[in-house]
Amino acid sequence: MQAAKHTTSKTQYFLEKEEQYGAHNYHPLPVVLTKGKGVFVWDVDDRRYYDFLSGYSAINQGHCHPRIIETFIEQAQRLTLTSRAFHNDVLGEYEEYITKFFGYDKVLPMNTGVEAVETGLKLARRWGYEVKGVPHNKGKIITCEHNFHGRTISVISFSSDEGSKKDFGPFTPGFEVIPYNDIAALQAALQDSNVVGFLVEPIQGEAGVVVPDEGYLAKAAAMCKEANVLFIADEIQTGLARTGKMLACDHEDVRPDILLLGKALSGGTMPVSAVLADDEIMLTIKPGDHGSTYGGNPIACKVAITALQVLKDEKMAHNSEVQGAHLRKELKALGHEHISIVRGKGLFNAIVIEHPKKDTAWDICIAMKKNGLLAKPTHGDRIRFAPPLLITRPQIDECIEIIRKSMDNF
Ligand code: IF1
Repeated sequence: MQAAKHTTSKTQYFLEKEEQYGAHNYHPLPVVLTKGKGVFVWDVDDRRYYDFLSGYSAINQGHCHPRIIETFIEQAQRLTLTSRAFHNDVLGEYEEYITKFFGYDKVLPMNTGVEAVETGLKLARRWGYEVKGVPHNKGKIITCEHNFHGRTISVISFSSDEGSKKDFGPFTPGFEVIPYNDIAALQAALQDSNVVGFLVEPIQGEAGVVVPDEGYLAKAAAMCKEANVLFIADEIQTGLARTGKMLACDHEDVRPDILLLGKALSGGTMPVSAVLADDEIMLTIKPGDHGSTYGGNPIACKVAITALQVLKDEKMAHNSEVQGAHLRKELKALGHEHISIVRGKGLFNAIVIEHPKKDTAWDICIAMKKNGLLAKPTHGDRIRFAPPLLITRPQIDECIEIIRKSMDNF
C-alpha cells in the first residue's frame, strides 16, 4: 500500500494492517486514534485533535463521558444480556424513563440506527393494514431524495445515492421518493390512499446538513395527519440535542407519530437505538412478531438512561444552540472565497467548498488534521462540522483559528 502522505511509521503500521486484513468499505482520513476525552481525541503519536465529527453525532456527550462510562462498567460487571426470553430488572426502568422523557406510550428497543428505521417501516405497514385498513401488501411509504437512513437492502431500496445501491439489487418495493423540502410534492404523494407513512430526516445529514425551509416539518406533519399517514421522524443523527433542541422536530413543535433514535442514545459507547410511538401503533406488534438478540439489553438500557440524563443535566441542547450560532457566524466571517455555503442548526453544521480542483475538501481536511482538528468531507465538496456538544466558546474560537489557518493555502 502506498504510504499515505504526512503519516508517521507508527500510523503507517496500523493503516497497513487495516489495508491487509479489513474490508475496504471506507476511505478514512490517514489518522490512527487511540484515546478520546470530551472534545478531544489523540492519535498513536500522541497528537491531540478536536473531534469535529463526533462519530457522526454518536458522541454528543463527548468522548468517554465519566458518568456514562461508570454506568457501563457497573452494569457490565453485573448482568450484560438476558435476551428477551426472560425479564430483567433494568428494561422496564429504561422503558418508563425514555417514554416519559419524550412523551410516548411505548418504546421498542433495538441496536443500530438502521434497525430502528426498519422497525419504524414495519410498524407503519402493520398499522396501515390493521388500523388504517390499507389492502394487504399494498402499503406505500414516502421518503425523500438524498435521504440517508442506513444500509440494509430495504433501506437502500429508497436511496437516491447510486453509490449506496449500485449492484445490490433487487430492491424492496413499496416506497416512493419525492424531493426533500417540497410541500407540493408531498401533497401529491399523499393523494394515494395506500400511503401509510412518510419517513423524513428533519435535517438531511449525509446529504451535507441540508436544512429545510422554516415550517416545512410542521406543514408536512399536518398534511400527514390530514391524510391519516404516519409521520416518521428519523432523529438518529439530528436528535439528542445535536441541533440546539432535544429533537430537531422541537424547532417546529412537531410530535412525530413514530420517533427514531440512535447514535448518541449511548453516548458513543455501543449501538443503542429506540423506536417510540403510542399504543395504537406500537400494539399492532404482538409477541414474537419482531425483536433482536441484543435489543434492550441491560447495559444498553442503563447506559441510555445516563446518556439522556447527561444531555439534560449539562444543558447540552442550549450549548449546542449558542455555540453553533457562534460557529456559523465566525465561519461566515472568514469570508473565504472557496466557502460557498455555511449551513446548519445548533452544532450540526457543514460548509460547502467551491473550488476548481476536485479533491479540495479532502485536502482541506488533511490540512486541518495537521493543525489539530478532525473533520471529513461528505459527497466530495461538503465538510461537516459537528463537535461534541460540551464544546466551550474559547474552544470554538480556537477551532475557527485552525480552520482559517488551514484554508489559507487554498
Ligand atoms: C455509514 C452520516 C451516513 C443516519 C440516519 C439512520 C442511520 C444513520 C439519519 C443508520 C447513520 C451513519 C452511518 C455511517 C456514516 C453515518 C452517516 F450521515 F451520519 F454521515 F452514512 F450517512 N439514520 N449514519 O445518519 O444508523 O445503522 O449506522 O447505526 O454507514 O457510513 P446506523
